[in-house]
Amino acid sequence: MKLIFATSNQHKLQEVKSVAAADLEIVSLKDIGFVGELPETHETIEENSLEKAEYLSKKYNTACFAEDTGLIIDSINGEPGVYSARYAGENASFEDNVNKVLSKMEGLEDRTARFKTVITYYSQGNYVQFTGITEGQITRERMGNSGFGYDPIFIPSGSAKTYAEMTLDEKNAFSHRKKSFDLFANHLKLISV
Ligand code: ITT
Repeated sequence: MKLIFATSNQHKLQEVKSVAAADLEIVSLKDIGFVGELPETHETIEENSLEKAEYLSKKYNTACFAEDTGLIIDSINGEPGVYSARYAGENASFEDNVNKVLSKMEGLEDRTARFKTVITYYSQGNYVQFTGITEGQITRERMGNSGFGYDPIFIPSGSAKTYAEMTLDEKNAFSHRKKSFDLFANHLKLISV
């Protein structure tokens, strides 16, 4: 089975490919010739996830899936949340965003946070969503060089390492993205029998 993943983020693509079963071929936006940004105009992760999947599905008249992810930090009112990609501004780098989190949290004792991924599968005008959440803690400084985004400052519960100190397989053992993808893959199995 071929599945179009509506994302411009190459790291997400790599992670999803690493957990997809061998009989699922993940097709990227690049593979179908789409260039540009997907629309993300809403105030919730669920709505943005749906918006991306619906936009691409309608544009190409095909089934596809998209995902939206946010890092939700309790002591700063759930920020960066739905604004995770552009927390430090429209063209902010991963480093700028991490710096903003660390400086906003300077001196704060409560470091609890969670990553939330919502996958939307959009097909023939209908959609289903699958949510994966991983609880954890925000470090006081960057640790590790792997991964992307906020990986260097997030330690998932049950680990002593940040996501950025892990191999891809180690991250997958905790990952919010893998949890949502596993639910989605299970749904695909159920609808294909
Ligand atoms: P698409 O919309 O094209 O999929 P994006 O990067 O804009 O790509 P999001 O709107 O979902 O994706 O932004 C989420 C941001 O949160 C992302 O840019 C990273 O900075 C961060 N992020 C998402 N997943 C992450 C992960 O597994 N580890 C660390 N940071 C992550």
